[in-house]
Amino acid sequence: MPHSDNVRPHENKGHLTPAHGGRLVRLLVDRDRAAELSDQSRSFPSWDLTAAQTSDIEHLLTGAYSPLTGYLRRQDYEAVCANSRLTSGVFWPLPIVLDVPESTASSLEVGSSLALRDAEGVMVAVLTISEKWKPDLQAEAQAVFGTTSRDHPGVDRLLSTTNEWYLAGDLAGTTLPMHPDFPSLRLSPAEIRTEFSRLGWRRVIAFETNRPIHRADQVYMLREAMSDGAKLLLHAVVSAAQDEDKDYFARVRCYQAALPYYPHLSVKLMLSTVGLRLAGPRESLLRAIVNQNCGCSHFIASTDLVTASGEGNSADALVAYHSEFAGGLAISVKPASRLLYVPDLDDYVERANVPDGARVLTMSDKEVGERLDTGRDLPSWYTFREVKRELRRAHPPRHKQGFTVFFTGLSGAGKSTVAKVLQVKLLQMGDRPVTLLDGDIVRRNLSSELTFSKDHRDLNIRRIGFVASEITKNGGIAICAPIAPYNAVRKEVRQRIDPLGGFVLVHVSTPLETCEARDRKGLYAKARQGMIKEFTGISDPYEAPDDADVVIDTTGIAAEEAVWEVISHLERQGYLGSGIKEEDNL
Ligand code: PPS
Repeated sequence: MPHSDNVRPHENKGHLTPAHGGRLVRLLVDRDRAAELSDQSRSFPSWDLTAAQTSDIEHLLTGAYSPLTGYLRRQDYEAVCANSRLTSGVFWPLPIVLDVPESTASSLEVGSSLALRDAEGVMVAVLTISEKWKPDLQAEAQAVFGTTSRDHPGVDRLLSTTNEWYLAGDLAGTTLPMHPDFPSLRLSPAEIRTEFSRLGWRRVIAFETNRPIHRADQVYMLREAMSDGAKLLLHAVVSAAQDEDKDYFARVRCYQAALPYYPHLSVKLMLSTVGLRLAGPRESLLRAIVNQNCGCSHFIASTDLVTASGEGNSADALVAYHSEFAGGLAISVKPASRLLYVPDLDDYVERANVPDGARVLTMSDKEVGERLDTGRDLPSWYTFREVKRELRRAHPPRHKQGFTVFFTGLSGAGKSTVAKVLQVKLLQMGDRPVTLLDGDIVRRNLSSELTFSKDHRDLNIRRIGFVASEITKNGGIAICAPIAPYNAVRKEVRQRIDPLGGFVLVHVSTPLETCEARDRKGLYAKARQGMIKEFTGISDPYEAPDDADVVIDTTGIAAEEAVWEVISHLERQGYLGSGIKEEDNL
């Protein structure tokens, strides 16, 4: 469907689409002024921007949020919430505000300057405070999200993480936040406009996505471009806080790998860090404005991206909101569709155009994940060879992923003995580095200052969990063998490690009587005599896990036998060589 069926495209002969509000408003001052502000800022109070605030300020400074000159004044904020307009009458869909806590706001005078600093402490801008006020966040949630229910993740984030005070005022930008990652893909609106002009592009369709590009997406983009006689800007949505976006590097490499499948000089790739708010149509149109400010004439919105699950038809919601509020926007906007692969036609078609009775092939993200985990192939109708290779590098099959085996059990239960034999067996296999984090070793090297209080035991387990998560993330094997008597912190560690590779909880369930009878270190005797306080099982609790993957009672069995139970589990889960050589499938 060409754009003109939805929203009248901007007729724009010979020039790129003008910025929203008429001109690109860049807020970076020149070098001399920046140096002057830097000197003066020694006497200014400072505010350390959060990741989301850093993303907003970057868009303000580069002009991506033109025509804004800073954070919204109260009247503009209220007008935006009520009817998506600034008081000047210009369409604006979402509040762009700076929230600070009471402790900061109380010391700030209207008219004074505030130094805004990024995560590294570098001052990126000076805010001249024109107003400060306490917003009604419930009212903002109702206006922006259409609900105040905390079940909506966007509402929940707004209500739980926003500080009590909003500051308004104009910004003088001194430098942009640093992006050492993929700097060539971090183009400002002015830079991308220059690039479009250099290439002679006039009509440009912007696509946004936060998923890798596969064949159906590429066909869809090219068809849209052809029907509008336009070129393409692929605006990849990435998180401002990279550690929240675990697949970030691999995903960007996937985009780069897909680019050669577009005709020569027909597509530009750029990263967008406009933070996800899940604010539905309002958010899609903020993104449309950013793309218009980049010079694009058309915007195809991934409405699923900005919609909380279960919120109804996001595409219809966008069309309805657009026609009510954003009719005058110069960039034309329409919701994205997905094409389906019809093998009999060997073609990709919209759902509505699938011939009656024709077989359709699709693949859910879950199935893709399962195929990668087990080293199975991804079919060529689904994706490109080079994209597949990048996905494989980022998601090796389980027998090449890192994992953690976490033993828990009473002192003397046999954890260390079994863990040591397991370490040897895994080293013998030789395909991954193995690290043993035994209770005693950790207490000596990482946690020597800790006692056996509940708080300190939990801290000890969190430290072990952190080290194991780093090992797992980097493809190694971590074997942990602390007592870890508390359920909640064990679960916390599982949650941390699970997404990074495997996590296997082994409960060494040898009963207290056996452990006490063994009393290898003489500690039980001392504990009984009260010479050792807070001794697990005697004078301190042990919560048996309800989520153990393997349970081993070492009473009367050799360590070797116990280890085979763990190894069998790892084999069943696919973590120990399956014989499938995924390279064969490339
Ligand atoms: S915890 O609870 O997970 O932090 O404990 P962990 O780091 O594994 O340390 C347990 C080892 O410390 C010795 N020890 C004690 N254990 C339990 N309670 C008390 N009060 C205590 N004091 C010293 C004991 O040798 C444990 O080693 P293992 O290998 O489990 O026998």
